[in-house]
Amino acid sequence: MCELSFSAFSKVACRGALAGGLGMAGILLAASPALAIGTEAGTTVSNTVSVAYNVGGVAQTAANDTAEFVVDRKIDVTVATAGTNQVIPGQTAEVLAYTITNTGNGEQGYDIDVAVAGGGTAIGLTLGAGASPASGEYVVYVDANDNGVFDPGTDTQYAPSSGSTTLAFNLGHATNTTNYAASTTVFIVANIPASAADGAIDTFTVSATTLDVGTTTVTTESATNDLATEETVFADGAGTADAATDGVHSNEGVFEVVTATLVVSKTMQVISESPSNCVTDAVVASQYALPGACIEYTITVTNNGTANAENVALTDVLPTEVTFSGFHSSTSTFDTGPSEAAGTVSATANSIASGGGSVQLVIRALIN
Ligand SMILES: [Ca+2]
Ligand SMILES: [Ca+2]
Ligand SMILES: [Ca+2]
Repeated sequence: MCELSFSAFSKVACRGALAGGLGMAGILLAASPALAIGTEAGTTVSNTVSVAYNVGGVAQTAANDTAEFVVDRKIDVTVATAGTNQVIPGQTAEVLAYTITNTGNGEQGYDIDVAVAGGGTAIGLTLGAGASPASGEYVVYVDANDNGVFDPGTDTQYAPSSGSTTLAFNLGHATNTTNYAASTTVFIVANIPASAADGAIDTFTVSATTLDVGTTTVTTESATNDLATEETVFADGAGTADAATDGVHSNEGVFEVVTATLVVSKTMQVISESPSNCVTDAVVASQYALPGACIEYTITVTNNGTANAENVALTDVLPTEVTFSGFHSSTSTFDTGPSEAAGTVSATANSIASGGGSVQLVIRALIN
C-alpha cells in the first residue's frame, strides 16, 4: 500500500499505515470529517428476483433472474482555504492552511502543487530550502497528526529537492479509511520580511490533481460506459485555477501585509516680536524672527497605514537658540505629556488609528 515512488514523501504517502502500525489509527481517522461518499467504487451490486408458482396444485421450479452492475468511480476533490491572513512586517511562522478532501467514492492519490504570485506590490516570499526558513522565505508542511492545525515539530515538512513544491500522497474516503484519512491539510508557513511594504500581497494557489492510487499517473476519465465494469467519472467543481470536471481542484490563500505608516509634520511661525505672555499670546501678523520674539512649533503625527501605531513616543530637542516657554492652549492630543526638561520635549500616544488618525502638539518658545 505504501510503495509509492515519491521518496521525499514516502512518510506522508504511508502515513495511514504508519499510524496504524503505531496503534494510532483511531486518532488519525477520528480527525477526518464524516462525508456522504456513497458506495465504494468497484462494488458489484447484485439483485435476484424469484417467481414461485403452482400447476394443478403442484409447486413448480421457481423462475429466477439476476441483474448485476459495478459501481463506477466518482472523482471529486476539494481544496478549502481560510482565505486571507493579515501579517505584520517581521512576523514569523505565519500560516496559510489548505484542507484537501477526497469526496469521491474510492481511495485516490493526489499531486499537490503550490504556486505563489505577487499581486500589486508583492511580498516576494521564496521557497526556503532548509528546516528553518529565513526572513522572506516560506516552507510547506503536511498535517502529520491530522488535527487541521500547524504543529511545529510534529507536522511533516516537505523538503523539496530542487525548488519544486510538488507533493504526492494518497487519501482514502469516508467508507474506506482503513489505511488512509479522507482529508489532509497542507500548511504554507512564512517569515514575513521586516521590509515588507504596507498592502503588499502574496497569493498562494494550492492545486490537487487526482492520481491513480499508489502511482504518479494522473487519473483520466473513461471513454466507455459499461454496466459490468468500473469506469472513472470526473465530478469535481471549478476551483480558482482549474475547470469543472477535470480531476483537479485548487484554491487561493493570501498573505496581506498591514502596518502603520507614520508621517511627521513640523511647522514654525513667529507669534509676536514683543510678547506679553508667549504661551498664550495671539498671533500677530508679519512679525520678524528677532531675538526676544515668541515663536511657535506645531508638530503633527499622522498614520496613513493600514494598522494602528502603538506606543508612539515623540522626542524633540529644541535648538539652543530658543528657550522653551510652554505648550500652547490644550492643543496636544497625546496621551502622556507633552512635558519638557532641559530643552527636550517628550510626549507619548498609546495608539494612532490607521487610515489617517493623527496627534498634535504646539510648542511656544522665545528666541534668545
Ligand atoms: Ca497538525
Ligand atoms: Ca460502469
Ligand atoms: Ca476541477
